[in-house]
Amino acid sequence: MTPHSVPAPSPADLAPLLQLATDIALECGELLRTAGPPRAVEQKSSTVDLVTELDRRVERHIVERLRATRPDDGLLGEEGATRDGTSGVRWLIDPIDGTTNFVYGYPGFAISIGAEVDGTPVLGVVHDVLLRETFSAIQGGGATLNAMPIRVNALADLSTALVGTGFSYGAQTREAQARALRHVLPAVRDIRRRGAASLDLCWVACGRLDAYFEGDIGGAWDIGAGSVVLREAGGLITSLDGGPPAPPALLLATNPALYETFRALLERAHAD
Ligand code: LIP
Repeated sequence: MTPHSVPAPSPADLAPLLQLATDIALECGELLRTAGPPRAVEQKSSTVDLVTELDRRVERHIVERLRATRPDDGLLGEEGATRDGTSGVRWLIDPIDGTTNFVYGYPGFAISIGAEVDGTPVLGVVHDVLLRETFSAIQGGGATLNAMPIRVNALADLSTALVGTGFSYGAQTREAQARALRHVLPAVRDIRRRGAASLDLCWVACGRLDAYFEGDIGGAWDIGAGSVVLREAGGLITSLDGGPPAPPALLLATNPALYETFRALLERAHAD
């Protein structure tokens, strides 16, 4: 007996959820722009993996707003919010993606709110707090930057690709990542390391980067929103084996023209 297939939600079904996520992300951006510097900075998995009272305050605000409007949804947040829902919708929350940048006052941190329906990412909002840029997308509805449509670029020559990446909070993993980078750096135009996966994915989506790869990122909350923005902008995001992205496993994101050559380069770079 074939399982009862639930039809994928339409853009019209998802529009109210996207509006809710957008409203909340903008509220949190204003909260961070007016809160001043964090007063309490703590370490998590290592001395360089930071969390502040504002990460926790923003996550609480997001959870409270989502629970008030959609009490039956599930939740997964970087700073501990977790709840099994009954609606089939699960929200993926990174309250401050780029926490190290935030602590230093270094531009490049965002509020990332994504949602999946029955395990499939279907919408995302990534709000860059200092640039006041809001990337958003719903499945089947395209991707936008401040309400203007965006698309990945069409670059096909890997040797002229501007590539984003990032590094682990663990020293031993970073050493392996540096070895892999020795293979990548000479083969591309240049590398950019911005420090927020959600923004890296959105910058590929709008053509500011040609490709992005990273291993050992925290979890689904890092890519829950940005992956939908990227896909709806015409990009591809997969694990190194071509399957669905599965943090902390290495993932790559790029336009379709670069995908195979970029994936082959990363396979060679990580074969050591
Ligand atoms: C960050 C990621 C980024 C990675 C950083 C950090 P966080 O997430 O978005 O891609 O390179 O090391 O993990 O911890 O700021 O939410």
